Amino acid sequence: NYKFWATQPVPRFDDKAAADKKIVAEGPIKEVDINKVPTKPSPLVEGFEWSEIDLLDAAQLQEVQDLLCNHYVEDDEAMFRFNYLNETLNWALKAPGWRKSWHVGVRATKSRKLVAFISGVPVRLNVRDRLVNTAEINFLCIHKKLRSKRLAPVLIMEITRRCNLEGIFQAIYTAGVVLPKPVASCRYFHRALDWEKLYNVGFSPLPHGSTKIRQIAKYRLPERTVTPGLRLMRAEDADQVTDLLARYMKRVKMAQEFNKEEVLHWFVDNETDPKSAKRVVWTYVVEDADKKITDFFSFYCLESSVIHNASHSSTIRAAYLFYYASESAFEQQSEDDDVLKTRLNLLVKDALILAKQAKFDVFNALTLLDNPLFLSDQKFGPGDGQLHYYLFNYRTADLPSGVDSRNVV
Ligand code: YNC
Ligand code: MG
Repeated sequence: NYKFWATQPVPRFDDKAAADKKIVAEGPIKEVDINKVPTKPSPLVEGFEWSEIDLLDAAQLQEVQDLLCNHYVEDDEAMFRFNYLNETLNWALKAPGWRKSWHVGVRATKSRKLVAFISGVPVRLNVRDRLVNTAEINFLCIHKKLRSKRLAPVLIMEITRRCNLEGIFQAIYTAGVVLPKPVASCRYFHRALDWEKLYNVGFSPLPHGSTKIRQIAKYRLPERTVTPGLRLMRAEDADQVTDLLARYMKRVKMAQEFNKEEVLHWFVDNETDPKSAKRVVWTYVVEDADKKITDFFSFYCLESSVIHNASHSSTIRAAYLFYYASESAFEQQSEDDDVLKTRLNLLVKDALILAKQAKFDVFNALTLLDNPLFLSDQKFGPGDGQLHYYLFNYRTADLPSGVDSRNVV
């Protein structure tokens, strides 16, 4: 019955207005007077204290990594758990405009051990026709021994206070669980790159009536990419990519806005070697003969540890499809030849080949953006996981997603 969430400025499940865009009052749910925001955190229970985490300090970054590695998100059957590497945390938590005050920890007073964490980074979000300054809240995590003690609401209220103090009153966040009330919901799809490994760790079943040999053959990929002019994105491509991405994302109803600095941060990795184990994000552009960038796609690395693997500790190296864009979206689409669909299938197939070369085991994508145009053609299959998108203190009509998802990122 959502005792905590019922007290928060979020739409309720029976909020009829949100379902109907004709009567919805678009915008903030509650006005906050910045002068009334408490300047100090509310106290924690005896034995615990607040601790701002300095992610520029390698030791503190490692503490966050250790907490998440042991206590962060698992699948429903508790077989796999996200394993964020330090490089990935740096990428996610030190985005342009990041502030230390939004990296919030809880420590046990005596042992100094980090037992909980929540974070935010600033995001300019386009929602329908408005630009909303938000915090993207992520990495909410509580040590397994401190679960079900109502600490999560305390963390959420503390990050809210810290956002409010900076003049930010709206937030965006995603979760696998259902809370009041998703603005959009997506399903995870998976495309095996190393089917045999996925089968051995229990991620992929052997479908009834198939054989291992047939499964391996089904997911075999060519050695080389086929799109002419495809190459790794470089810093000097940032202006063109920023412009193409902005035009492409205008086609959806809710999306983050990226300036050039943000494009450089989110798409150009400091590692130049595409095979480096420390690389976080891979971005490829298609450049034509006039040096114009006509398309790009990107994916990032997120490992999952296999939790109860008796024989050996094992990880699944997953590539997650990130942003992409294509000029073909603006070309004339005819009835018997969907130019965009054809183009995206070509690009995503190359993304699979490049991910395979970079030793990924699986390629994941959600049912958002134009993904439904290529998911089944590229042999992605639906997974168990859902991802719900939430806005805090902002009301807008529900965004269509899923099969017809050309509306949300
Ligand atoms: C969740 N994921 O419903 P009610 S996603 C938000 N997001 O409240 P307790 C959640 N709320 O129902 P536990 C939530 N999961 O009474 C549970 N809740 O209203 C709600 N897991 O608190 C829940 N990370 O402390 C209930 O529960 C209340 O000890 C119960 O802690 C929960 O990062 C959790 O999945 C998730 O570490 C921390 O289970 C813990 O179980 C855990 O008794 C594994 O909490 C890791 C995990 C969540 C990943 C994520 C996005 C978080 C968004 C938080 C909301 C932000 C709102 C905007 C704030 C800024 C506003 C501005 C401006
Ligand atoms: Mg708790």
